[in-house]
Amino acid sequence: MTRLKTSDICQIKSDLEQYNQALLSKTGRGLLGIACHAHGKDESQMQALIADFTILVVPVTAGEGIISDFSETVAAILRFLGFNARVSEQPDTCGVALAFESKAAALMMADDHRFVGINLNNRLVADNSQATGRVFAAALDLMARGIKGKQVLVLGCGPVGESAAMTLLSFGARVALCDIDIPRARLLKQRLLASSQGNKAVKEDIFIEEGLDFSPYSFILEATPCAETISDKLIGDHLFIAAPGVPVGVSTWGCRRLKERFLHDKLELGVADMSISLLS
Ligand code: PYL
Repeated sequence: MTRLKTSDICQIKSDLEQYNQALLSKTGRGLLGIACHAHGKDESQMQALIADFTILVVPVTAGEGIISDFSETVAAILRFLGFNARVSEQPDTCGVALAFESKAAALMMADDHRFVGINLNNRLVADNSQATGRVFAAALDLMARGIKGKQVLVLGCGPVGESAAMTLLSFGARVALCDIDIPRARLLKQRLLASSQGNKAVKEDIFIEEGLDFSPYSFILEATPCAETISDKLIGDHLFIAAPGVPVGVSTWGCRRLKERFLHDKLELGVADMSISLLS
């Protein structure tokens, strides 16, 4: 997992309204709407639950330590969605204890290995990697005006790619799994088949893409920790890309050329999906 830098996230708080408008334009739904779509939840029902749901964001000093703006940005995204969210004054153990003592409904915290939300009443754990793959797949379904029956190339078979592939299959897409480590792609196919309980349709909907010619694909979900995995020569009017990978797998020119058919962010959609998981 790529560790974010303050420079990656310092603009998010001030750009939330503008980003929400961009999501509406690209997918027909805003940040909350896309997260609800990922969970098959009704947006107005979720809004009714959100206002009374308090979330404490706890900075974590372990490992490489605190990323300036990280906790504040997470809390700002949650407040934008309507949650009663704030950052605890103290990190680590003190912050976790405060979450329970102040009767928060949930906490969110991240070390160098995992970023999680924890519902303090029902013990549910929302994992950022799983959330990010799920919500970007849901956003691609909306951007494509329905991904059912279409083939999607999933680049990167790590936790984000796995969650995205599972979600795409649940939306009726056919997925081509691609990873620089081909055995990793094969293992993911086996896990997806096992989790589908041998559903025959699913077996025919999962492929391994071993080549590097991505030109036949019109829908790509880029979930690698590498920059510019998708070359500019592939970018055309036919292509839709949802890119949760950090750093982004498309060049600056490619992002501009794709315009309404390109989605990437570093925290917003993943945090929104996590928050809906915690409400459920
Ligand atoms: C959650 C992000 C998404 C991509 N990479 C992940 C990352 O940067 N993880 C490290 C987060 C460290 C946060 C630090 C703090 O400020 O509390 N412990």
